[in-house]
Amino acid sequence: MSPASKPISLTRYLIEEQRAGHISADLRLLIEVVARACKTISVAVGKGALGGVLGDAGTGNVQGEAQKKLDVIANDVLLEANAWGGHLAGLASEEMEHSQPIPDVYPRGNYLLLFDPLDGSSNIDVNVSVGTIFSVLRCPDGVTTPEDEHFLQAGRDQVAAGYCVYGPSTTLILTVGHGVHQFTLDREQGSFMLTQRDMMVPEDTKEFAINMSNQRHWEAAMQQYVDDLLIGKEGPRGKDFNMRWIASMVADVHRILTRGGIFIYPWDRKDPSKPGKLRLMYEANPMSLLIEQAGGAATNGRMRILDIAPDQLHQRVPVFLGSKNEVDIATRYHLEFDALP
Ligand code: P6P
Repeated sequence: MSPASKPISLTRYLIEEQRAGHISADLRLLIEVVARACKTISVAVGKGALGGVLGDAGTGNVQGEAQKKLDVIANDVLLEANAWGGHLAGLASEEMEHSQPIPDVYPRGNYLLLFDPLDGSSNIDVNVSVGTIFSVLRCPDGVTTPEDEHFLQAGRDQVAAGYCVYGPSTTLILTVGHGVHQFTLDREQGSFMLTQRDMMVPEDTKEFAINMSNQRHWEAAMQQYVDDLLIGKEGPRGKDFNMRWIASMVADVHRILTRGGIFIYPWDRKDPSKPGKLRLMYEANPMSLLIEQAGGAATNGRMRILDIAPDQLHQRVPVFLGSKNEVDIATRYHLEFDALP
């Protein structure tokens, strides 16, 4: 492979982004550290039954969900990797009730890191792709010991976001606000290599991703929207649709980022007190930034997800994201139903 066509490493990409003034040295270090942690998680996930890491940990998280052993392992890997570098002021995780400031024994930086250490972990025991999702915010000026309230920033204020999908290949998807880029792990070298620049989500799609078993619990607008998808070309949409649902957000979003589609986890009346299943701060926000940076759209059915002002660290939100024109149509169904007398 000639030097010109040889893919560059994540390290070189980040150095070039810093040289271009797109990121700071601390943000470069932060992303390198998170990528290194993802490599460690990839090794643990890849061992499967041989690693003695499958199955439940015997504990529960703040979401009331049973933790898998790998949930705990992945969380610990990210906490340890980010503790001593001096680039972070604090961290928040799906697996921890409250955020954690960087320990006093280490220097603190100006960034806040939020993550779902192993999303889709219910799929681990059946060998289906899972992933790590992360979001980076600035620590508010003058805050030296960040608390939960300092993480409550709208998604549009993220300075970086990404995920790592542990699938047939281990692939890191990253944005620092200048497009979305794909890095594939070269296992022989142990390096993430740039394999696609400027990923773009096709504006239209014929593929939707949703858990159809909840259909009877959806609100009327959602019922009508999906009914019209299922009628196909004989109906108001004028075309037939295909459906995919991996039940691992990282894997479903990666497919959509790669070939288009719409991912939906709407509100349902199974538990009316919950606005949705997915969490805003470390699932919906980072995925929405990636999708928007790739020319797609992301709403809660009514408004742009990145404009939502959070009021709780683990708050949930309905999610409609992917091909822009399809997300706009799904959102319009909801707004038109809302406007009915
Ligand atoms: P359901 C995984 O538990 C997750 O948080 C997302 O990764 C995924 O999209 C969703 O939940 C799957 O939910 O209700 O279909 O199991």
